[in-house]
Amino acid sequence: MSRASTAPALDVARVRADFPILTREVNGRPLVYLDNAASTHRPRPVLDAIEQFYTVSNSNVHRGVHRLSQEATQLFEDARATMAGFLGADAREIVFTRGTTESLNLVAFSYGRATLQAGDDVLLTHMEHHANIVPWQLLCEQTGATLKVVPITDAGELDLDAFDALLGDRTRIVAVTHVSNALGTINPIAELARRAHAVGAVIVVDGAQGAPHMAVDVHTLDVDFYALSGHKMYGPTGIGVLYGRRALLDAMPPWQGGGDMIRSVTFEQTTYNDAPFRFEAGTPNIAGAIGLAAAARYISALGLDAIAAREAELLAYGTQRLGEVEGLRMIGTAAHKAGVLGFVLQDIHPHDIGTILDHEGVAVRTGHHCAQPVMERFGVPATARASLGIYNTHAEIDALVAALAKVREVFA
Ligand code: C6P
Repeated sequence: MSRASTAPALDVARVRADFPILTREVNGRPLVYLDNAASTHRPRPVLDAIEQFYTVSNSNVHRGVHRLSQEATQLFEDARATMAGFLGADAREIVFTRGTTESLNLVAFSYGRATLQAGDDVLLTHMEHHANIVPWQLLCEQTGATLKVVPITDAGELDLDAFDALLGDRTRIVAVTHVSNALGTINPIAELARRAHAVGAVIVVDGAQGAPHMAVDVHTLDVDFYALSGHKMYGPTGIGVLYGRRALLDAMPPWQGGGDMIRSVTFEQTTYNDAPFRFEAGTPNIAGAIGLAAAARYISALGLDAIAAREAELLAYGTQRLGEVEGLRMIGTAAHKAGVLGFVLQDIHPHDIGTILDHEGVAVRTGHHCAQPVMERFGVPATARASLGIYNTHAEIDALVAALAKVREVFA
């Protein structure tokens, strides 16, 4: 599977034709779906892969000698290999989880609990999603370690001098988002990894908003853990991946107990399966993994670099068009951004903006985006957020801007 940049520019009309949901209307208008950071839609090949599994090979994995179980196991392990290829990893380094949230909790409660003690530091940034804050808070409460937070600038970029000042020989874990869901900022992960490793810390990357928008190679980035969610990259909900560096996964204890994660069980003693199976207790989301692999193949065939280039162009257009809207303030103006246009408009509550946009068929997310510290940093209770995906068009940005004119009319 090729993740490289040889693919031609994105043919958005053809891409749109692959997404059945995009033909529907909302409030009598064509759907303008600009809520991709919350969840993307699924293309036909993903829907087909799921249907094919349930109609042809449905069974449990790793448990049966019968034909269907063998087929299901093969498809599930093929999906693992596909996700390994997608991230430039080895299949033994791919743990299937419910999504980014569970992936980050796995690192905190397996690696973190086994490693941290009082006096150690966990370094986060001010732009993290709650999924990359709360597990570390829980871990610090349990271990006596200290949480430290790297500040961000008014543009929504990491303050790298502060990062260096907070990083030290007590830092055991650096947890940072690849792309901020509230601001769109792309963080310099390879550079942060280099600095984290220089003090002997591991780096855990929240890739929920990274993997859908750009090629990710865990070895080029030199990260220790990378978490992603299927539903944000055109795959199913309830499935995600944790990449973990093999030596780390091999040394990590289980964090949930149950079937499939064991080698043998007696009441006296249980021994555990190898990684990654040790971290997959119970029947996994088999159809989800198969659907996720189909999504990874789909966006890889389009070309992640072609996707990044197209979305960068659309983001620039959206930034320019929104800049023309009187009274609009962008929240998140980093030099390197991906796919997110967060804003406030005069003193109109973002929920009112979202409701009026919905009347016009335009779907955006409004609220704190599970990133309350970001809202607090920018002095707003909430923002409206248009977030881009592979099927969005310039005409949809125009529709957003036209709908915002309606919002202004209503509140004039
Ligand atoms: N952000 C948004 O609207 P899950 O729910 O586990 O698939 O992903 C959690 C998560 C973690 N990190 C980042 C950067 C995210 O953006 C998200 C999910 C959605 O922004 C829903 S809150």
